[in-house]
Amino acid sequence: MERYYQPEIECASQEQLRAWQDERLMKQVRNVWDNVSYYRKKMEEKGLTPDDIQGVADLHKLPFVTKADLREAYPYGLLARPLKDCVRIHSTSGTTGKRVVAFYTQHDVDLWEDCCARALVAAGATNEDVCQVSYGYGLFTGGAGLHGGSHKAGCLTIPASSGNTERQIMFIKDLNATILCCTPSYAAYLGESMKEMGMTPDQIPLKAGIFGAEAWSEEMRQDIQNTLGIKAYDIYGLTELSGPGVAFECSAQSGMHINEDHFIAEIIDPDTGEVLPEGSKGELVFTSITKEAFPLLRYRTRDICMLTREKCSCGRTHVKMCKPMGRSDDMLIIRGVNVFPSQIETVLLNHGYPANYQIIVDRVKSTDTLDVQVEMTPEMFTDNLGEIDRRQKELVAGLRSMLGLAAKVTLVAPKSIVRSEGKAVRVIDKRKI
Ligand code: DLL
Repeated sequence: MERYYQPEIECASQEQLRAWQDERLMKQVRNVWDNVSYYRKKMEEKGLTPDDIQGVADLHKLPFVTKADLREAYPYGLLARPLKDCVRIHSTSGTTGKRVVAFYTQHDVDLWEDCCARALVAAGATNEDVCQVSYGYGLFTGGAGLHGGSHKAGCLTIPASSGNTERQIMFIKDLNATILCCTPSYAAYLGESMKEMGMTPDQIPLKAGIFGAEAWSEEMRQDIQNTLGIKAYDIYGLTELSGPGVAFECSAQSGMHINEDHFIAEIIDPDTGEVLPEGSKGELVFTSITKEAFPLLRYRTRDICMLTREKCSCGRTHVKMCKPMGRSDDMLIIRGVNVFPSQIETVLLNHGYPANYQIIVDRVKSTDTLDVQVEMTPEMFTDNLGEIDRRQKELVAGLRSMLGLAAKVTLVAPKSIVRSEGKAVRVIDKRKI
């Protein structure tokens, strides 16, 4: 039988949902007009006042917010509450190295954890379950979000964080973890490692997994389900809107319900900004209608997606999004970490290298690899291997500090990277997702 964390909300009628959205949107627009001068200015530029927004039907009139706006307003420019009312920040990398910093009041944390609890309960979680949270804890939202959700769902929570695979497997086995939360690629890696250790699916106590933060295919879902002997559910979210739990999969495993009582979703044409009719493929845009500290109106996610209101067998009424089908910018997600090629370029230029480089991303044994090939200048060129090694290590350290990620750096001879006749081919992504 399908279980819900907040059935009266998750299965509310379309009319009820719309009424909540209309009312909350009007309140939110008034809130940002009164408290965030950045928004007031943007609205004034369009000749708008809060009275022009009487509900969801007027949403399209509002200006968009982009990552560039977040960068410009960094760090406090979009804050709608005094700092003394905020209890938490989370953060993710931005386009040119500057981070996106999102703020939360206690109320924001509470609602976010509710969203994650909805996802867990949809995957079958009860107070009989042991939930191992193997997303990273820290500035990344994965660990904290699912951790809070797991508490709310009443699970015994193991805050394992990411890494240390042997210890992960030991906890799963010894503490009988029944639910695993981590990135899909880490789930696949754990599955492979357990197989290598001779464990069969029936010896693994896990029954469900909540996997997200990066793109994964249906084939990957089948693989993970078979090796771990579980049902694997998708979960979507982004730091700017809270973190995981903006949308989650139910027993139907065919798209993710967007928590529409908190987020209004639109699909737009990424080139013109025009709102597209339901069922069209385009860029996903979200408006957070309940956030206190860091509300975003019409935030452009850059994720390409489709929405459907077809009736779902699980009984939930909230609109469903398909798995994101790509991005309308050049952001890569490597081992769950958001990486912009421009960040890599910044590190290279800061170390005196020319902008002749290639970023090669691959997936080896379920783990993403990042290989940066960089041309030396003729002045740097040397056959002294010790010197080349020193330079490579210097760049590895620079990239680690910019991205928080281990990369391999290979210095190559001047003019050895093939020049393109058109746009430079900076990124070769060999992963089959
Ligand atoms: O990845 C939040 C999260 C944590 C989601 C744990 C799910 C589980 P960011 O680091 O800000 O936040 O990255 C957000 O990741 O715009 C998508 O491009 C991508 N993304 C997130 N979930 C999925 C998913 C977290 N299920 C960016 N499938 C988003 C595909 C996803 N891409």
